[in-house]
Amino acid sequence: MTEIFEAIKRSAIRIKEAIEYDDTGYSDHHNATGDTQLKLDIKSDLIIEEEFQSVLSVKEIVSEEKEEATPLHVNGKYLVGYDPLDGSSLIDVNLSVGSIFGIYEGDYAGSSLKASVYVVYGPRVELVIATDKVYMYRLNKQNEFIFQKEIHLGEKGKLNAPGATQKGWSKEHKALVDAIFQDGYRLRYSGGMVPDLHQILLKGGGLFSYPSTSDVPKGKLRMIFEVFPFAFVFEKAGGMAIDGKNRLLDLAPMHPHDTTPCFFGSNEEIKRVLSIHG
Ligand code: AFP
Repeated sequence: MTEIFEAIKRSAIRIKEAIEYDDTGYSDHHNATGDTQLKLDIKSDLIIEEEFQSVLSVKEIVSEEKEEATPLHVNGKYLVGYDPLDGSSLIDVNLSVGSIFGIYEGDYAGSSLKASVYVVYGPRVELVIATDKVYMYRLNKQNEFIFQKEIHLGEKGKLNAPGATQKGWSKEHKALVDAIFQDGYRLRYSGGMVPDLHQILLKGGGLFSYPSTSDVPKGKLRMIFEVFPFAFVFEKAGGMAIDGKNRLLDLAPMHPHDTTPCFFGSNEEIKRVLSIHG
């Protein structure tokens, strides 16, 4: 697994440079879900593919930017599902973005996830690895990722990050979000899943929700590339991650780009979601 983490670190350093200096414009291409790809989405995807090509333990990779999986090493043990540049539409307004990786064994079910990694490209570059615990690293001037701390969630937090188009929320969900704000929670939502969840993890807890809505009944966020890796991080940090009723890591996609409603948070907030959506 270490060689996979090292490949992710090398890609993160190259992607950081691309974000800082490359053209932020759109390409003429669309990804599997129909989004117009930024030139940076395509470049970040290529960088990661290149770095994984030399990692013999990687059997196959599947990217949010591609329709199907790409086989790499027949005798490899792991499958890697990744979103090379999540929240890339925020780059032109200079907000933080991220890369997300899920390292699976056997198939891409939530229960097959062995580790997950995400990188935040913000004022600083930070990398979080979740295995048995959740470890945070920060990039220094010499381009080395230096260990900072373990991440633990409190039982209850103070932040609320409610995603999706509000006019599509169910009445129950709207009531839940209102009640949480009434209890004094603060709104923190940038539109980038990686920095929004990183903030909740580092500030001790809270709730991030991307529910089922009238326009996207199965949510927007993809199981393999976004939802499962973060569900793993939240559970290992002492929190919970559900689709409203079920534990997210008990789900399995039928197709690489399948999405699911999702709620990530500390235990009190998730119990509250269960009492309404469950
Ligand atoms: P983009 O990659 O198109 O910017 O979408 C980002 C994202 O997938 C995820 O990072 C956010 O949490 C979510 O979309 C925000 O979606 P809404 O704007 O619908 O709340």
